[in-house]
Amino acid sequence: MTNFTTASPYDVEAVRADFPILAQDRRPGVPLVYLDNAATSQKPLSVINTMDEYYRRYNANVHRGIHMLSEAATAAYEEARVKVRRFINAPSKREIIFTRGTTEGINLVAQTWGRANLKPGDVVVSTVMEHHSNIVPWQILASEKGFTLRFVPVLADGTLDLDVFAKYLREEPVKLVTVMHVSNVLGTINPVDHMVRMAHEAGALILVDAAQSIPHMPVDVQALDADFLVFSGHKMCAPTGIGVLYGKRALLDAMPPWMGGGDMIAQVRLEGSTWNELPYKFEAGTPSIAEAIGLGAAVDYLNALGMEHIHQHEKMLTTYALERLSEVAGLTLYGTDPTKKGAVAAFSLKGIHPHDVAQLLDSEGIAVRAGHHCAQPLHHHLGINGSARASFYLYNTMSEVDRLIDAVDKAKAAFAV
Ligand code: C6P
Repeated sequence: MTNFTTASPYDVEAVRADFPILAQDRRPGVPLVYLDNAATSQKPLSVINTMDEYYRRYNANVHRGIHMLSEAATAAYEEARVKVRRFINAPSKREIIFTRGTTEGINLVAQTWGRANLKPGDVVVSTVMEHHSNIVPWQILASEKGFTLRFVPVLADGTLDLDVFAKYLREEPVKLVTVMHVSNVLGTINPVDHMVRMAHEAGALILVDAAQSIPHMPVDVQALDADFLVFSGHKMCAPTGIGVLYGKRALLDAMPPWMGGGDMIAQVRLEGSTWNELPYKFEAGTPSIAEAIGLGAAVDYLNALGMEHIHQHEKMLTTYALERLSEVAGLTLYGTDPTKKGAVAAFSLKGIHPHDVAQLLDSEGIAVRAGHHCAQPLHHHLGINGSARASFYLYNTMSEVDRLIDAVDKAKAAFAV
């Protein structure tokens, strides 16, 4: 077996102490092991306290009041935007649009850029491995606008068929490529930098769904050169209800607004209205203020640990987990190449329904997700209805991986009887 040691100064026990929720037992004597991080991450005390402080000391609406509390709330809300800008190295804070999450970010691009630019004869290229949130918004719009959707197939090793991708770009009038950075099921880390170059050479724009990459590895939007990039706060130690759409300024400037309401306008007359400048043009209504400030605190937390250290820690855990899982007889792993994988291990156990696997693991204190993980086309391609999925984050340990394997063995034994 590989010797798993790390030279990084990463102190996982100190990290765990920041997450009060982890210090609980599933039942007396059986500590909780949280391995459902691809669904949502836990929140450190610094994020919880930052949001608590907002509600205790300066809760007010933003951009509207000229009283002390409103000014403090506005300053903190806008500071969070600057923190996010720096975190992904966007050129300007005007390119950071706060949304409710990845799903809303993709729908925003579909309903604004897509609605304004896509017509019959155009092609949008996505992939078979996408989350539903990067398929359904395009299907809805395609049925109205009459453009064509193409999906890049997935190869046996869990990677994308880049030959087919190149063929689409060569032979079809592709306007937009919309692709996930890291698969929430296979864990595949797609070569998005390469795909961005290929898309641009063909004259297409590219949207990157970074929901499963931003929480786990350094992402630099200028180096990547993606036109749009979306992610959710809740998978990166921040609360639910907040996410980010990054877009290149010229594109965002040219896009019409999506939702109308307060804050997104410059002037409203009964005859018609004009729009506020970026990013407010796309932030109609009272935003998720505490959540945005919480996202800023999460960014601070991740920066303090270091995204490269987090990535290395997770790589070590995932490699170990895949090695141990691959030794279990009757267990099938999906997307097995550990060198191209994020912190995800989806699997099935022969003769046991994934929901039963998850229930048995839960009784041993191990929280995993089971089902189609909002990726039905991918599961259809794999020839299965669902899978069980363990997903890791910055606070998980090697001994928790061992607990997972012990619980899988128990699940097998329970069904063998
Ligand atoms: N995947 C999972 O268990 P929202 O729900 O908007 O925060 O994120 C949607 C989304 C988009 N893209 C990818 C790659 C995702 O993984 C997700 C969320 C969770 O896999 C919940 S379904």
